[in-house]
Amino acid sequence: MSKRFSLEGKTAFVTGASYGIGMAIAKAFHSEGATIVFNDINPDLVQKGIASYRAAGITARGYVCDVTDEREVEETVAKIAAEVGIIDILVNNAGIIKRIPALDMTAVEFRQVIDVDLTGAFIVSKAVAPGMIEKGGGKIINICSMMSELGRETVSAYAAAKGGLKMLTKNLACEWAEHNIQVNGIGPGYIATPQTAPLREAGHPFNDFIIAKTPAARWGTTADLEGPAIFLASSASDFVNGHVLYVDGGILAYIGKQPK
Ligand code: NAP
Ligand code: GCO
Repeated sequence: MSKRFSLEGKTAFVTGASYGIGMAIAKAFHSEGATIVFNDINPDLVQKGIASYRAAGITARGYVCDVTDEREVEETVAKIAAEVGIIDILVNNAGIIKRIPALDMTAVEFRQVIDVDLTGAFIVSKAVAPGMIEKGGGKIINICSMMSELGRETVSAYAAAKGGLKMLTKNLACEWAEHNIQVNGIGPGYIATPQTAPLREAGHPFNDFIIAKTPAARWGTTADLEGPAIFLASSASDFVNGHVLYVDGGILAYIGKQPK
């Protein structure tokens, strides 16, 4: 087995990883030897997440923590350092979406999405970076989106947040490279998770639309993200910095299928 993708001896903190993309990435990291830590805003989901990891043979530590609360995040990162170890790998996965037409969206709703999807990533990265600097380096992976590059109706706040997250990724990469911290992004295409379940309901026009817009002609699965995440978390990507790796089945390369 090549060592270049090994995560042996690394502590990985994946935010919002009680299910979905975050859990898939955390499980993939464990398969390469990492120790898994995660958080969720919902205590019940933290417990359910711990049980899910245990059922997969993984002893994961779960913490109740709201990524938008700077004090809570700092306390959680300190607890992780004391109870598990200094974080080597951070995945800013926690996120929300509100599908509301811009004319109907309140500023409060807009700010809520920005606060979790963009400011939350800043808060957690800022809390984790000092430990990485002390250890001589680390890896930060921000979960971006097709909406880091493209717009569509009803997701203005989410697109603004994920577009900002792309630029936060590039900026922190520049600022922390001297400390051997690589900061990159993963931009999933349309992935079958609870977040996109409303778009995949039987007969929903969006389901066929996405398949037509995806050269691979299918929705992505969380498993599609595991290899790219391991790459960006491992020493194989030590000279990759400020990059967003799109895992989208070709969506961003495609003008779209000609109507029959
Ligand atoms: P999801 O429902 O978006 O999962 C988000 C996770 O973040 C949940 O565990 C959620 O916990 C948690 N979370 C939300 N707000 C939080 C907060 N303030 N503090 C801490 N945790 C919080 O499902 P997903 O599809 O797996 O998405 C994961 C990430 O991938 C998100 O950033 C999403 O934007 C991104 N993404 C998804 C797709 C896709 O097609 N699914 C594509 C591109 C990017 P609760 O359940 O308790 O709210
Ligand atoms: C939407 C979807 C997308 C996906 C993902 C695509 O409503 O358009 O939720 O935004 O979640 O971000 O990369």
